[in-house]
Parts: sequence; structure tokens; C-alpha cells
Amino acid sequence: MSVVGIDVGFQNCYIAVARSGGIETIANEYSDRCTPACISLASKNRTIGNAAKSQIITNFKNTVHGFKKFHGRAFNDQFVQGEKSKLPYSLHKLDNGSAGIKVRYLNEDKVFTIEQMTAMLLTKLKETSEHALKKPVVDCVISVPSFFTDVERRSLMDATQIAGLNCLRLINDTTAVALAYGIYKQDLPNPEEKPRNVVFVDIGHSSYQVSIASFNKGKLKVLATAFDPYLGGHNFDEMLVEYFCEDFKNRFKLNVKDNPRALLRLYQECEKLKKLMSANSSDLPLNIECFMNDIDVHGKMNRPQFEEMCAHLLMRVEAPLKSVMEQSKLSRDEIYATEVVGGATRIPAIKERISKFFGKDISTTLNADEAVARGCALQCAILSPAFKVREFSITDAVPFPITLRWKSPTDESVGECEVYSKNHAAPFSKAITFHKKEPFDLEAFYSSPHELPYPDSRIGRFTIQNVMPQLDGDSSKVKVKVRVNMHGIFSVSSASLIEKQKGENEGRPEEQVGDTDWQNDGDKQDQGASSSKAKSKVKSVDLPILANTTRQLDRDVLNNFVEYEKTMIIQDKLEKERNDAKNAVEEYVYDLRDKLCGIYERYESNRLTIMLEDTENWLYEEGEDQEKEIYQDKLSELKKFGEPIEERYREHEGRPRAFDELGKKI
Ligand code: ATP
Ligand code: K
Ligand code: MG
Repeated sequence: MSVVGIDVGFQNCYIAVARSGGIETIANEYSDRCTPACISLASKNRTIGNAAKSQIITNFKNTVHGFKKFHGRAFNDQFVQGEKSKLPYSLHKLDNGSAGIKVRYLNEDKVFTIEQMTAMLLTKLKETSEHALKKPVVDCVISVPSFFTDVERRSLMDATQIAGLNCLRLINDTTAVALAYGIYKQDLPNPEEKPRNVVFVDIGHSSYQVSIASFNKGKLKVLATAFDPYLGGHNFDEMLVEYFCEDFKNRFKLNVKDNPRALLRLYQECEKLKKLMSANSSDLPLNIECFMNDIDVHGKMNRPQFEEMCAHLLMRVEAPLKSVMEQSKLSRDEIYATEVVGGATRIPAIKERISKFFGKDISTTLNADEAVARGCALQCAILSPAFKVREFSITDAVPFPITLRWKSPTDESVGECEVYSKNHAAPFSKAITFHKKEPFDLEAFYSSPHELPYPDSRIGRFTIQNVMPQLDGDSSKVKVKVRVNMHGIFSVSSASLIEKQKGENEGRPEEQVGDTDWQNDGDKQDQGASSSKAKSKVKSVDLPILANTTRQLDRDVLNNFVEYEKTMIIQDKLEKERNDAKNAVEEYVYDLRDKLCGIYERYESNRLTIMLEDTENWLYEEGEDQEKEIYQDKLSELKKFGEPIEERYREHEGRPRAFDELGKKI
């Protein structure tokens, strides 16, 4: 079993794994611990991560990044429509109404779902972890923004399946950070003592999340979460880009926004400038050579100017902090520390706002880039029977209240009940008892749509099937179990019909419809409903549930995606082998040619020299794009003539030494 934690960021992904020495963040083939969330599609293959990032400008229409927020979104969604015009690649409306991404791949127009795009990214991260661990990786824990709703979480879970991963838990970003903070702390208060309350702030490229967790020895409990899902480092880049677009229009008469490549370059340069400004408050230059129409552009900016320009963004730092404090009902002096992570918390003005709010210095004891991934790996280690790790219990909080509404198809009876209040502990199961004579529907939805960063408050409809009246015509007792699971996803997990046995239950008061029976099964997995307290006197029959959740991918469709991902992996592998075969020919040609002018000079090699020259020309012309076998044949052909010379050289080189050796012995 693999123990792997993956932070899939909007811009940056990190992987942490458990090895004998503990949890370790690992590097990819570029010795980079950060893998950009970027995929580039091309005529023969796809590239993912660092290699794709270098294609952002050259292959801009087919290089996809910044798509995490489209998970579970409809094409017509206001947010999607708003982003659409800013993207260098095209969005496309899928048959089911979801937003897809349209690219040229293998010389064809192709539309991928967001699940497929994230799966590509996960494939890469899976390969990187397999390389580091030197064994197959399947089990993992993946982070998710705490404000992701059910639809978005299910969409991400589908992506993990497409990539062939078994995600043991989708853990909220800030909860992962809290775990990374708490698990090794030796000085946490004892269970009966007052807990230690810590605020965790994560501001990444696209979003801002806060949570308060309380710690005692061996456990953490999330008290409250808050967020600004649309505030991150990206907004600050955008402000700089706007400024320089205007500046270059005035001074150089350039319309940067009409040129996607130039605009992308400007984004990259502005991001660099933004980072430089975090360490430097004096004037800093922005120079781009041959920017547009062969013009070199130059501009400058300093921190005070930048902060003034971003004042409206900086103002937004306070609201989530205020919200989380109000929800937790804690006073500021009950906060032990404020731990910040995420790249954008390096902006000095953001740090200032946070510390000003709490009236004390913020704490940066965690690795700002890697804490989320490390927390994920720790959670995976806890869940893995194969890895020994300190016992630590994690109780998360439900970010949005959930209501269940029921009605029966025949009579008019309707009822509803808020099954999970805001910040209710999660994962958590509850049992609800109904009295029904026929199948009925349960509709789950988020009770406060106004605080939802997603336009649809529906979670799903769950039909409890096979419900029948009792033999005497009375309503049957139906016990329904609902659950917010490890991934933060709601479901009606089981339903059972409690059959009265003859003579039993007479005169016992009936329970009311919608009675809730609180039952915390904490981290445990769901148990079958029939294992309930029903002793010999009552018989419980499992009832089938027909779940119809919003925007769920069809099983067949998902299976097709799984197969297609495998096909693409093979395609990439074949393309890599083909390229390697071509490179081998190229290298052989150059290497041998050098030697023929050097160490092999004394050998007769006219024929070979001509062959090498022909091959070199061939590589630039018809040999530029051939099958692997053709390159392999070419190489063997060259070697037929090259190797005898190499052989003679080796013999010649070996001879004097052999004589020397012999001489010594005599
Ligand atoms: P999200 O959490 O929103 O999904 P992410 O996890 O990919 O995104 P991070 O890697 O935490 O994001 O942060 C990336 C952001 O941090 C980028 O906007 C980057 O420009 C910014 N950033 C990184 N270093 C600095 C710095 N020194 N100064 C200012 N900004 C920085
Ligand atoms: K990240
Ligand atoms: Mg992040």
C-alpha cells in the first residue's frame, strides 16, 4: 500500500510520501518539488507539468492551466462565462451542459472534461511518486478547497478514478495544514485541559481559506472555516498586467490584449515582478525584449505603488478572518497562533493585514508551499495499516448547512429538516426514521444558497425504493441513514424497512416522521443498516436507494475515460520511445563524426563519413518524423560500419597497455 499525499493547487502541485524516515516532499524529474498544474496537448502526445509550462506561450491554444475551479461547473455558469474570455484556450459546452476544454490533440479537435484534465495531472503526479517510491502508487490522500461543494468534490473524485488512483480521503486544504501542524507537537494540552486554538490561513494562486482548529493531545477539531474563493495571488498579477497594458498602450502604442502570446508573457513577467516586490520595496524594472511588433518594452513599479493599486484586494483579507472568529465565538486572546501558508501570504501587505487583525505577529513555522501535501501524506499514513504513525484524531467541520426535504408521490405530505448545521462535525452519520407506505424521495440541498460559492444548491435526489405498507395496511417504519463522509460528500448511505413481528410493538408509541437519531460514527466507515439494534423481535430489510446527484458522470462515461486515459498514457510512452530512438541516432551521428575527426582519424572511413552526413541530412528532412523502428534500423545500419572502427581503436588502445602489463610481470 502506498502512502502518498497530493496537493493539487490551482497553479502548483506538491507530493509528499511516507518513507522509512518519515514524511518527505518529493521532487519530479526536473528536481523540482513543485509540479505546475499545466497540460500541453500536441499532435503526437501530451506533456504535463514543467514541460507543459514551457509550452504556455508557444502552444498557447492547447496548453491548459487554471482549470481547477471549473470542476463540477456548467458551461453556462456565470463564473465560467466570466473566466472564458480571459483564457488562452477554448471552453466548450458538453452534451450534459458541463464545461469542457477544447484542444487540438493528435491532429484532431478534441474536447476533454475537467475530470479528464485533472486526471492527466494526477497521472503525472502518480508517475512522479511511483518513481520516488519505486513501486506502484494507488492509495493516496488529495487536498481540496474547504469551500468545494458536493458537485465539485464528486467531480474531483471522478478525476482520481480516471487516473487509476484510490483516494482514501479528500481532505480540506486547511485541515491538512492543521494536521501537519499538530501531529508532531509534543506540548499540546491534555485532553481534559483547555484546547489550544490555532488559526490557519492559506492564500494560494486562486483562493483564500481560513480555519480555526482546536488541539489537544492526539486530536484536532476544526471549529470553523471561512474563505474568499476568488482572492489569490492571481488577482495581484492581474492588477500588474492591467497597469502595464495601459502603460504600454500609452508609451508604445501597443494593444497587448489583442495578442494572446504577448499577454501570456506579460502575465509571467508580472508574476516575477510581484515576487521580487515581496523582498524589495524600491523601484523594480520590468523589461521584455521583442515583446510585440519587434518592440522591446520596459516599465517599472515599486511596492508602495503596487499596494496602492491593490488596495481593494488587500481590503478583502479581513472579512474571512472576521467570519471565522465570529463563528468560533473565540476572542482574539484565546488564539494561540496564526499560522500562514500558501504562496500569496508572502506578499508583505497581506501578512501585515493578518497580523494587524489579530494584534500580534503571524507565525510561519510551517513550509508555506509544502504543508498541505505533507498534511495529506500524514492523513494517508494514518489511514494506512501498513504505516505506523502517531494516533491522531481529526474532526472536520461541515462548511455549509445541509437540509433534507421529503415528499411522497401520492399524498401531499412534505417535510424538511436541517440534517447538518454549519460547522457540524464531519465525517458524521445520522439515522432518520420515517413512516411510509410507498417509495419516497429525499432531496438534499444546501440550506443557505447565499453563502455558497457555487450557483446550484441542490445536492441530489435519493429515492427510497421497495417501501410497502405492513400486512395490516399500516405505514412501515423506514430507517434512513445519511452521512457526510470522509471526502466531505453527503449521501443517503442506507435505508432499511423495520418489519414488525406478530404481536410485537403493540401499544408502543409511534415515532414521528423525520425523527432524527443522532449517531456519531466518527471516522468509521458506514456499516450496513441491518446491523442496527434490531434484535430478534424486529426484522430489518435493506432497501435499495436510487441516487440522482447533480452533475454526476455516468458510470459508462467514466469507464470510457478510464480506458482513454490508459490509451493516452501508452501513446505518451510510445512517443517518448520514438523520440528516444531518434535522439539515439542523432547522438550517434554527432559522437562518431567528432571521433572520426579526432581519435579515429587514422582509420579509413570515407564511406562512413558520407553515411553520417547523409543521415544528418535525413534527420532534418524525411527522417524528421518516422516510426521508432525506422530509427532503430538506421542506428543498426550505422553501427555496422561504425563498430568495426571502434573495435579496432579499442584493440589498438588496449595493446600497448597489455604489453606493459606483460613487461612488468616478466
Ligand atoms: P490554490 O491554493 O489557490 O489552489 P496554489 O496552491 O497553486 O493555488 P500556491 O502555490 O500556494 O497556490 O501559491 C501560488 C501563488 O503564490 C502564486 O500567485 C505566486 O505568484 C504567489 N507567490 C509565490 N511566491 C511569492 C512571493 N515571494 N511573493 C508574492 N507572491 C508569491
Ligand atoms: K499548492
Ligand atoms: Mg493551495
